Amino acid sequence: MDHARDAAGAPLERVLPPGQHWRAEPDVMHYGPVPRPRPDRWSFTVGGATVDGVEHVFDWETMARLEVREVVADMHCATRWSALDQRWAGPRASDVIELAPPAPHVRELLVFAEFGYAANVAVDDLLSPRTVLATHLDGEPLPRDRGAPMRLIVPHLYTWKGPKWVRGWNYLTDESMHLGFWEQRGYHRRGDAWRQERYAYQEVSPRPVPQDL
Ligand SMILES: Nc1nc2c(c(=O)[nH]1)N[C@H]1C(S)=C(S)[C@@H](COP(=O)(O)O)O[C@H]1N2
Ligand SMILES: [Mo]
Repeated sequence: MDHARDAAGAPLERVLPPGQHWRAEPDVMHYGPVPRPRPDRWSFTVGGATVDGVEHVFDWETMARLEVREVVADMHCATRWSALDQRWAGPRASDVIELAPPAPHVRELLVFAEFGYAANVAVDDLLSPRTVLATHLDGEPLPRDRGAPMRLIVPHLYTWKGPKWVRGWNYLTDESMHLGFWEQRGYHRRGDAWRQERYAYQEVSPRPVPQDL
């Protein structure tokens, strides 16, 4: 897509979340190696506090039968760069929530990926109609280093909340102490880029204190 740009190359008509700057292309960024694709052993697991108390495991065929949505979204990395107009496509996360809903009191989940990467995401953020489990970028299957075969895209959150090589999520209860990769390292549980929720010290409600058993 074409944009009118200022002298520094920033698109004029687009609003940037606070504290971010534009970059022409996203950096390929991740912790650890790129996993080797193993389609025969791939599954998507929704567990934790599900409404029926059962862990749901979906195979690729089941996920591929869900309606595909296209979402054009900017990326906002917490290291302060943003990249314009990434054209993602895949099933809506809300369609998977419908297949395996959370128990009524659940407000947060831990999305997990290959090699133990994980991120805390609020159920409300996953329910956004713009939140997709992307299998395609710019009309092509996701490149391996961009998260093939599937990654989570939550456009209004910082991009660390969108695990590449995503394999499922666990619904968390309020007492739960499960934190994702960056959340364990002092980053924000919610991570809304438009509210500049970068760091844990900005969190309004205190993190739960572990109880002695
Ligand atoms: N599995 C996994 N997903 C991840 C990460 C990671 O380290 N591991 N890093 C996140 C961060 S911090 C960013 S900015 C984006 C980068 O996405 P890109 O490589 O497609 O630009 O991936 C996110 N998803
Ligand atoms: Mo990032």
